[in-house]
Amino acid sequence: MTGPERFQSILDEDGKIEPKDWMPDGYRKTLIRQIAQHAHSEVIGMQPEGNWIARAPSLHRKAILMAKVQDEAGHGLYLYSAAETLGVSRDELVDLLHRGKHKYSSIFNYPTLSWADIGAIGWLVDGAAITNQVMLTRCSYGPYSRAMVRICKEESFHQRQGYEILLTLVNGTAEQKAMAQDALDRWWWPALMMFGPHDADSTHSEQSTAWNIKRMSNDALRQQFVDMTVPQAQYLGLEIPDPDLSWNADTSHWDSGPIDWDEFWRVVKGDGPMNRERLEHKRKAWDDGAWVREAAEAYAAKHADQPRRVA
Ligand code: FAQ
Repeated sequence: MTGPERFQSILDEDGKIEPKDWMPDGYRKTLIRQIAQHAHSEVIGMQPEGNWIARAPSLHRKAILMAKVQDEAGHGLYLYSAAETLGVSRDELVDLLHRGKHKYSSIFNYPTLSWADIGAIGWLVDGAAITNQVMLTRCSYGPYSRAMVRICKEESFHQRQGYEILLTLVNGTAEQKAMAQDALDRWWWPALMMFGPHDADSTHSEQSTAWNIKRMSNDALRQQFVDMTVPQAQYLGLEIPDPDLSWNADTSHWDSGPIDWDEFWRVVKGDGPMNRERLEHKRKAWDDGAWVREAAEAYAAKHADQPRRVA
């Protein structure tokens, strides 16, 4: 069997492509693009929540939030490692992000204005991320699909901790409940945008589906998220900020109003409320950490001839 024949037969049998297998250039390229974008999102995604670590309302909340933000860093590292199996280095990918040549998820370009936003991120942003990533555990590229299994487990915990923050707030004072509603008002539409453009406007969906990278379409995943989240909002006693939201008895789905795609593309192209700050902060953190990388390299060079100590 030739390389291309074997590649196709693995896809036909719903198997996994592994790093040393032959793969089309386009397959490699689209995976590097998507996995890198995903890794960058996890890392940039630490910033909106990191903003509240020092202001968490109790030691208990602070410890949970620190653990969550550290989990996101870990997700970034698994994903950069998965991308490296395709023949790029993490340094190259990070450099492309720092030079504004790589995208990351639009959602992280919105500010976190109140503690309730931490609840909304866990509930809605992690909720949307899981919806998308459970599908990706079935992606045809082995290292990516396996990274997704572990990430999804951690994201489920994140989603629950966010929901629990909001549950506490809605059962608190009228002011706290209003804070929770305000967070939902600001995060609902950006969360729906996380799934990407409508299927008809999606550049990569058709090919990525043929390659078993994407197993469900952007719109199908968005619908799944809406159907899952509406009852959760009802349980919280909060109102989803969509006047067109209505139950469709014919399809057994919730119908939603139109998404503001102008806003989405503005944010994707770098003109969202926090794009500049996010990238600037990321670059500064990288520069500030230069001494750590230099020290690690100097240490490795000095001890290169010594056998590695096994812990
Ligand atoms: N933001 O043709 P499609 C998280 C771009 S992780 C920015 O449909 P595709 C965890 C897209 O790249 C969240 N750009 O693209 C966490 C393409 O542009 P390109 C991240 C977007 O790839 C929680 C163009 O639009 N998750 O939240 C967005 O087939 C809490 C056309 O779009 C992932 O990355 C967007 N929202 O489908 C962390 C999951 N949507 O590249 C901290 C993996 C689309 O041609 C705190 N990625 N674009 O220049 C995916 O599943 C896919 O890449 C999609 C987009 C579904 C995002």
